[in-house]
Amino acid sequence: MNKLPAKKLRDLGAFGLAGFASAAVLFSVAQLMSAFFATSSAPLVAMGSVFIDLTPPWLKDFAIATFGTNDKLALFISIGVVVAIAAVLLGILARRSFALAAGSIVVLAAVIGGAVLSRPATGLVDLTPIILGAVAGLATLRWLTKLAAKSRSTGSDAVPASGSSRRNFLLGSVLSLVGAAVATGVGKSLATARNVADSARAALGLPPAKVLAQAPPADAQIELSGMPKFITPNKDFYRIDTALSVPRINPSEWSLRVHGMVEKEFTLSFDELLAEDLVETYLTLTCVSNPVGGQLVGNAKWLGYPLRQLLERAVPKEGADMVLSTSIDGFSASTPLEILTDDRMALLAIGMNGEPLPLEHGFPVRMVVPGLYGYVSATKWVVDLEVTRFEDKAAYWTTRGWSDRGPIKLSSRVDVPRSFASVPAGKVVMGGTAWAQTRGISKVQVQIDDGDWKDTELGAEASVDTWRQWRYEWDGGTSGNHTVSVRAFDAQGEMQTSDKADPVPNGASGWQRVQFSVE
Ligand SMILES: Nc1nc2c(c(=O)[nH]1)N[C@H]1C(S)=C(S)[C@@H](COP(=O)(O)O)O[C@H]1N2
Ligand SMILES: [Mo]
Repeated sequence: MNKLPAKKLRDLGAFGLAGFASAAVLFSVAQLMSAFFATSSAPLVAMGSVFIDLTPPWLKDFAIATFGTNDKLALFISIGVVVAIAAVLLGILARRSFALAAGSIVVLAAVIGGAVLSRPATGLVDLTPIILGAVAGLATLRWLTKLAAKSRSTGSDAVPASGSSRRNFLLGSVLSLVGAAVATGVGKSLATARNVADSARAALGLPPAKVLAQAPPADAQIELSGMPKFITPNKDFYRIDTALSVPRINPSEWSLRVHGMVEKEFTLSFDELLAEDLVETYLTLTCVSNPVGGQLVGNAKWLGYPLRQLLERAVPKEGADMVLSTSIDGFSASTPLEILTDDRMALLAIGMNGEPLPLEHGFPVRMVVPGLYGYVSATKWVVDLEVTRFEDKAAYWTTRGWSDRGPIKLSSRVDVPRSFASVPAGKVVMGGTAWAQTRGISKVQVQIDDGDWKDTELGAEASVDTWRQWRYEWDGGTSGNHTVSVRAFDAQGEMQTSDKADPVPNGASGWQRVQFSVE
């Protein structure tokens, strides 16, 4: 192998560093400026969002399976690594030809600009951050590559560059990086200061419900260490969405447009919504991406206005069979009109467990619909309801390979013991959760190793729309490995299917089997 002379290596390193520092300046300046424009005018947000929208179902599923609800962090880190490598290569390219490197940056900026413009609710002015960022990045590259060239050893190895020119280059690079860090920090605080959604949420007092939900009976909760809380605290509630930066909506600027195949189109403001007769309901939400035994399920008390009443006001026309709900960031869900108008408690919700919706859970207004997976019903940051037909319109995930309808499958889970837990010899208390929203759970059974299926004790039922907990006392077995399997039955006696299915296209199925060992 040919070894690069140390001199050349040093030179490449210097230009690589120049490229890296210039990219840092480009992105941080754009990030800082994005505080004054649409959130998706920030390059990382725009690129990440486009990437998410282009993600095929198998990759989405892989990301959620691998990174869980950290999938967004994983995406940002991946983009960051790719950008950093590209930046170093661009710096090295600039050593050959500054014009070529500059041209590449302009092309990259144009691609990012395209990503910004492709986001919902962005316009030409939202290109300002990337344009200013690109100008700052180019200027930095010009400056640093000049310093790097000056610090380059002239002539033979025996005549090193003067120490001062090398110092100048290093100083320039450090200055650029520190400047980038400062710009990022200032951008962060600016964005926080300009975030009206947080302060509006803090100031919002929820009106009391006209129809109160009956509090769940105390023994809906099975007291056993390791069991989930019957009511999931907001901070622990799973979060799944395509939003790389949480939409920040000022409720006084929020409105919901109801239109399409209706006799009376109208637009609802937040104050009008608050003035309606609101109802409370306990409801367990479930994500279609939840694997067998997974944690993408949560139970909360919701406060909102029945969608049935809202749609009655609009008077849907003959032939309509779907409501396409769209969020401010372009996500959409297709919900059967029939389900939104029957007597289940489908809500346009503003409250979650006694608080205004948390920003990540849809502030100020979202939908929640008993019995349907979130991707076809639970639109957060909802701003538009179009009454239409399945034949005419397709929702966000439908165009990406998922089913256009998503009733929640009858499911059950083992929470205790955890997979691969080791339990002391003697009696073992097991526990878990089962759900069949709108129908209710009538029975849960477990099977230890290859034994007979045994009925478990059920916690009290709070409502057919909420999950139900179970517990089972096992006398214990020989020390070594054991398994416990679980299956549930709905109120009509229908048994959970043992057929294994992946989440794509309409939800996972199969019985969960947990391995554990007795000490
Ligand atoms: N605006 C918007 N709403 C959305 C989504 C989304 O990506 N964007 N995802 C849906 C999905 S797939 C689920 S499972 C639920 C999750 O709601 P949560 O994050 O409050 O638990 O929100 C639904 N609503
Ligand atoms: Mo979901």
